[in-house]
Amino acid sequence: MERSFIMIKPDAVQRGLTGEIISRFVKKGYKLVAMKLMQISRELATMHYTEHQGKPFFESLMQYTTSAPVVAMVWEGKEVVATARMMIGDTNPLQAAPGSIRGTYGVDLGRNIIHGSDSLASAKREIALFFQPEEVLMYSLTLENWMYEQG
Ligand code: DAT
Ligand code: MG
Repeated sequence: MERSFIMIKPDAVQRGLTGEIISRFVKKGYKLVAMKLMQISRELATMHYTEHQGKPFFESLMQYTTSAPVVAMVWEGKEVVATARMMIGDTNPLQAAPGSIRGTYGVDLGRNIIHGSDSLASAKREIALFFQPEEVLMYSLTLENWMYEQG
């Protein structure tokens, strides 16, 4: 089963969207295997967004992501990396499909609600940045047989 790193960004936490966003992933059928509320350091934010260092928006991205608590999570399930990106929608909320998380809740590129890993390799790297191995839990849900035809 795949795992993806999903982070509810400070704007969405402040706006009280945490529960609704978590609910979308639960209802889809994905399993929450790690979660913490945390205010991320400049150092962690830099490592997380290292690919964007040097770009004109990097400094404002750092200020935004470190400005208030975020909810860091790991979600597990079939093809969760690509599917979570579809559920999240385009980077620019104005271009995100209606019904996607960014399309539903956001308008500004610099306040775009949520992060989701863009590949399996990114997911692995990001999960390791935010969580100790023992913080990512392995457990079964009794409903799994109703979400997957084959275990
Ligand atoms: P995503 O978050 O969809 O993976 P990304 O990795 O390209 O998008 O960029 C990371 C974040 O940086 C993004 O969520 C918002 C911000 N960002 C990206 N491109 C930007 C731009 N052109 N202007 C301002 N902020 C931008
Ligand atoms: Mg990205």
